[in-house]
Amino acid sequence: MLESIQIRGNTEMQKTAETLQADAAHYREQRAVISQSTKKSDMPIAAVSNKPNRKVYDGQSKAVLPGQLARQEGDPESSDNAVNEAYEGAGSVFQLYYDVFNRNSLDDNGMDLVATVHHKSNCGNAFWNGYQLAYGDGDNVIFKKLTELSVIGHEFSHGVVQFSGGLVYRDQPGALNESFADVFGALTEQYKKKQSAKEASWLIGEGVFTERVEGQALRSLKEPGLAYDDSILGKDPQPYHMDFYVNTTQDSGGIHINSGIPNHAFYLLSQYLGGNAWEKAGQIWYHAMQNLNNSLATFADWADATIRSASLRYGHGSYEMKMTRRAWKLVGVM
Ligand code: ASN
Ligand code: ZN
Repeated sequence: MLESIQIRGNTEMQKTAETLQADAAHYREQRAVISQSTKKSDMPIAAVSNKPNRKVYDGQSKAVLPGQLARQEGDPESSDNAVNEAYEGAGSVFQLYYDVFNRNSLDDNGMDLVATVHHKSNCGNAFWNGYQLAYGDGDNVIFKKLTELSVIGHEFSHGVVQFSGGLVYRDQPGALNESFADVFGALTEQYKKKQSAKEASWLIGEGVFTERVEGQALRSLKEPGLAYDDSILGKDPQPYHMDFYVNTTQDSGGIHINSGIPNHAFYLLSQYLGGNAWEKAGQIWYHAMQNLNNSLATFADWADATIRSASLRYGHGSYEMKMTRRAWKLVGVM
């Protein structure tokens, strides 16, 4: 995506691309952190309750994290919309994992949900750094502010992967890490809006592009490859099938690209099973991650893990198990 801006963009766009490129180097450093697995015993023991402990900081457009505390648990609304979106969004993520998966925060031990808004200036990204989230305000050329619910769910779900044993943040395990984040980002929004698998948009980051961009969102689980098609950004590069798997050294081996394949498998399964995606498909995916125990898992390993998960939960030879296998066949992984 960054390269196409540099080739096709005007000067203003090129400046944006340079900023993004500098950020990309910074994210590569963070990938080592994001890949890590943190054992529960490494963590301080929190007072366990059934409520989130949210802390939202104002980064004041600087790079230093976390910044200045702007709203913590129980505080009234802030005058700053980004602060409120980050706070409310963190609450929605907590509620999805607590209500549906019986998980108490990212580490299942009630850890604080920490986020910084207004991270750096003109930053068109959001990320999990192993300890907390940071959201940019966007450059207002391509990106608006990043505090959008499916993005919030995506970023915190990187924390869930980390505390579930981790997936190395490159190549296929990296694309699986990305896909888990997209799936649970989509589920965060669906659970909040009480939308069925049929009704849902299955978009990640709807509304984060400015009006200048020809595109509906960052990614689509329903239609990978069709989220945007823009003169500056180029076309959404995501494949939906192994026949179109992208072999690249860009993007840590295409982790935000090839994630389209497992994303689409989840979408297909949720359509086969009907109802709300968090009820059956979400359970199959969540428990597969809890039992994966392989931070170098390939798409094929993950497909096996989800079929095993469906079999354990719904019975060997169950409809759920058969449809899980079918979803993986349709995207060419089996
Ligand atoms: N927004 C990106 C992500 O969460 C940041 C990154 O490349 N780590 O995938
Ligand atoms: Zn991600």
